[in-house]
Amino acid sequence: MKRLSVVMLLLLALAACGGGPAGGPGAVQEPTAAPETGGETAGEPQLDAELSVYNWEDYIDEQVLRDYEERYGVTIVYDTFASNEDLLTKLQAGASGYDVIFPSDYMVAQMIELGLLAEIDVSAMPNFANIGEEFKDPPYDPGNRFCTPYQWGVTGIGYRAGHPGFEEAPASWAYLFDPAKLEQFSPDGINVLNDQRELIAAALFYLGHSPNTTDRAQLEEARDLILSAKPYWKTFNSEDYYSTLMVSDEIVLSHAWSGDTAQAFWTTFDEEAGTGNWLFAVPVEGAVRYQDNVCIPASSQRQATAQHFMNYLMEPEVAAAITNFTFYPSPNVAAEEFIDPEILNNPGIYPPPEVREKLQWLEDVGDAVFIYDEVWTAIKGQ
Ligand code: N2P
Repeated sequence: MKRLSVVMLLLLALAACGGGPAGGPGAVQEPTAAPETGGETAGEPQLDAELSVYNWEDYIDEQVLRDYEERYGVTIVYDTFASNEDLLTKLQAGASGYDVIFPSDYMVAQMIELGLLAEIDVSAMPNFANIGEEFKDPPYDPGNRFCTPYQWGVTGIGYRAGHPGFEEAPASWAYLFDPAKLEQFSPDGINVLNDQRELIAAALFYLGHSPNTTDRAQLEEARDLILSAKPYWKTFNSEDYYSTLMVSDEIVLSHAWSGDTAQAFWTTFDEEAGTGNWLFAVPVEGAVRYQDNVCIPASSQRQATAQHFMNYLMEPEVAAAITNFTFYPSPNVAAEEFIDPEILNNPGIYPPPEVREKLQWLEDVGDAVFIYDEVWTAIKGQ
C-alpha cells in the first residue's frame, strides 16, 4: 500500500494507518446462539442486568459494548477516566460502583498492594488462551490473579507532518524540554500528557535517569526541568487531545500515546497525498511501553458478570474490533487474523524489535509514589 510505504520510510517516525476508526474488518461477529436475556445458559453464570465499565477515553469500539448488551441482555453503563491516578482516587474514595476497570501495569501493582482489586479465575475464562505468552503472567500481576491484558502501546511524540522543522522526525524528548527547540515550536503549540508518571518519565528519560527512579534528587531534577519547560507548553491534555488539538491543528507537537496519534493520522489521511497529518516518533533516549489491563474492583457487587465480560473482551473477533478501532496493539494473538493487515504490519502500531528494545515499563515505585505526588503537585500548581 502506498500509505504503508510512506510510513516505512520514516524509520523512527512511526506513522500509523489502517482501517477507519468506524470499525472495519474486525467487526464483531454475530453470536452463534443468543442466550436468553439475563438468563443462565450451559456454562454461563447468571448475569446481572447491568454492568458498570470504566475505561480510558477513545479506547474501545462502542459497538463491542452494544453487541455484548444485545447478546447477553446486560446493560452496560460506560464512563471514561483521564489517568491511572484519577482511577485510583475514585476507587479509594469508597464504593465507586464500577465493575470493570482498565488500569495500566504499574497501577495494577499499586491497586493489588492496596487491596482494591478482586481476584479472578483465568482458568474459568476459555478466551484467556488467546492471549500471547509474552503478555501473560506479567511482573505486576504474577499468575494473572487479578487482571487480563487488554491493549498495549508506546508513549512518544506525535507531530504534524510537513510543519517547518520536522524535516526529520522529532525523535527526542528535547522537543519537550530543550529551550532551543521549545522556542522554535511553542508559538504554534505543544501539548503534554496530563499524566504524572508519563510526564515525569519523559523528563527522567531526557535526564538519563530511570523512569522508575525512587531517588528524590533525580525526581526534583525532573520537576525543575518540567517547570522550566512548562511556560512553553500550550496544554496538558491526555483525554481528547487527538480530536481537539491534533486533528483540529491547534498544536504542532504532542507528548502522545501511539494509538491516539494513529487515530489522528487516519482521521486526517489524504488519499491523494498518501499520508495523514500526524506522525509518531519514538525518542532515542528511551520511551515507555505500557500494558493496560481489565480488572475488577474488590468493591464490585457483580463480579461473575464482570468476569464474563472480561472473557468476552478476549474473543478473537472482539479484541480485533477494538484494535481496528483504537489502533492500539492487541495482546490477543488469536485476534490477529481479524485485525486489518495495515494495522498489524504497521511499525507505528506494532513496533519492530529494534524499537521495542528501547522501551521500558513503568513500575510500582512503592513509597516513592509520595515523592511523585509531591512533584506532580508542584508541576500542576505553579
Ligand atoms: C487511549 C488511552 C491510552 C491509555 N486514549 C494509555 N495507557
